[in-house]
Amino acid sequence: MAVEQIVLIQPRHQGMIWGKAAGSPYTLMRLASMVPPEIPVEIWDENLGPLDYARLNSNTLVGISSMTLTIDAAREIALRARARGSHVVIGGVHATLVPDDVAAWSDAVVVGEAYHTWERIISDFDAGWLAPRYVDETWESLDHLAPISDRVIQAADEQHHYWTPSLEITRGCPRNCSFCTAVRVSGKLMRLRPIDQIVEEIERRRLTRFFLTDDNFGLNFRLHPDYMEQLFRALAKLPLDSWSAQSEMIVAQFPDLLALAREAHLDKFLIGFESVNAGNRRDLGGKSKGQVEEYRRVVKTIHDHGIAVVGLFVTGFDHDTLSVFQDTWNFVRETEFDSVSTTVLTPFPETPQREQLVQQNRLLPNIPWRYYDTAHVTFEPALMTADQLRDGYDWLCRRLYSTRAIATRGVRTLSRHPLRRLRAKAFASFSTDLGYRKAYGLRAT
Ligand code: B12
Ligand code: SF4
Repeated sequence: MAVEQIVLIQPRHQGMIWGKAAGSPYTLMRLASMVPPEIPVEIWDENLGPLDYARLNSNTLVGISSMTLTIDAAREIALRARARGSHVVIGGVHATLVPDDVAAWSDAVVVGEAYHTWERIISDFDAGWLAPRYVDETWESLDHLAPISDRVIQAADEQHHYWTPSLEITRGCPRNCSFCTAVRVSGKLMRLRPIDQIVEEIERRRLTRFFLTDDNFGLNFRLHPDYMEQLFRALAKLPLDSWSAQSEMIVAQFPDLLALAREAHLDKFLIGFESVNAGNRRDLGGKSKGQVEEYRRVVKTIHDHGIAVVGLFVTGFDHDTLSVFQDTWNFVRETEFDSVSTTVLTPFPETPQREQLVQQNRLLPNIPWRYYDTAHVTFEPALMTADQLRDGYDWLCRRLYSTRAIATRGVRTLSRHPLRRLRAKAFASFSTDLGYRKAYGLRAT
């Protein structure tokens, strides 16, 4: 079966929001850029609309990328593609964490990052066979990533189809928070992309705004301050409008770097405060202690540098009682967050959290993977019932994402910008919260 075309597919999760999908299919853009130029390659994003299965045949190699939440949708896609005679390779977070879960309905499973395996998979398929499993967990240096190719940039047409393009600058996280998959999916070692390659990618993709895929970009303020300084100085020279990054609170300890980050057009940190309950500190990997006074100082310091703060909170930890919902709401009301995300603790496969719940027989029975969206309750909490966690979470979401609460936070954010920037900043001041409200609405159904 000589390879005639490669089709890379992202299963549907949120669909479109006001005419565009949320984030660009960055994973697939990277993989498509590694395909030899003589082989036609397409990216099919099910969030943009139904897939055209009639265009698949036995000489098509189909690659699907999926997180846990979308794995049932990925299975449907794989079965339909295989019914057309295509061969299906499945990779991404879920395949990496639980390869046996997807082996039965795919031709090959890709575990890990695929920097070494993807080109081999293509040549194996071209030669007429596929191994059942390809593993790359070497946590390879990011120095030699294939640049995103011009044909992929043109085909993805990010500005037209997506609200926020994604970009990777660093990868990995040495923390090991009990509920997080980052260590197992991106590795424990923090790896850094060469700065000249980042600048080149931004310029060629003509990005003016982006969201960093890095799980904990901010930790590099401590781990790699020289790299961060050089990065910020390089990005400051680009005609960027704004960009946002995930972080822990540690960034507030580095005012000089915060100032450089702002000059580099970084205008929003999404910070995992995780819990307002100090009893949960053991689950938080040492990055957060559940101490609200410290949180307030952090938010103020970051604001003082002109950078917005999105507060990320999780409910359902073992020390959470019924008061956690009211406590979180009170804290958010009294703290000047620009946007807020709250989620239900979710025991993703291969996390210490899940192991503990399995041992204690606390996973709820028959919960499909599509409910692993961090808004459904999938386990028996320790100090309340599953129903109480569900009701408390809904109560909190209704308050956090009420029109009034979103308007209050958005107007406050907007008021921190100079008058001449108000028009440009109007959308960004409300969009994060509105996106979370939409996601919560989808999940609540
Ligand atoms: C961007 C992002 C999003 C975007 C869009 C994702 C998308 N695909 O469209 C948005 C913001 C919408 C999003 C939402 C969510 N996300 Co998200 N997201 C990410 C993030 C930060 C980056 C993904 C990325 O582009 N990485 C960069 C690329 C280059 O790396 P990669 O995806 O790992 O791909 C490499 C390998 O895995 C492999 N590979 C992957 N797929 C395939 C396929 C084939 C065929 C092959 C050969 C190889 C291969 O090769 C690639 C190159 O090395 C990841 C964390 C991370 N750092 O990866 C979380 C992550 C995927 N998200 C996660 C979660 C939990 C969510 C949410 C469910 C919850 C939440 N509260 O955020 C929501 C879903 C909401 C909903 N209802 O839809 C978890 C998934 C955990 C799991 N077990 O499923 C992750 C891993 C974060 C984490 N550390 O826990 N997310
Ligand atoms: S600090 Fe963030 S990215 Fe790192 S393990 Fe904890 S939750 Fe995951």
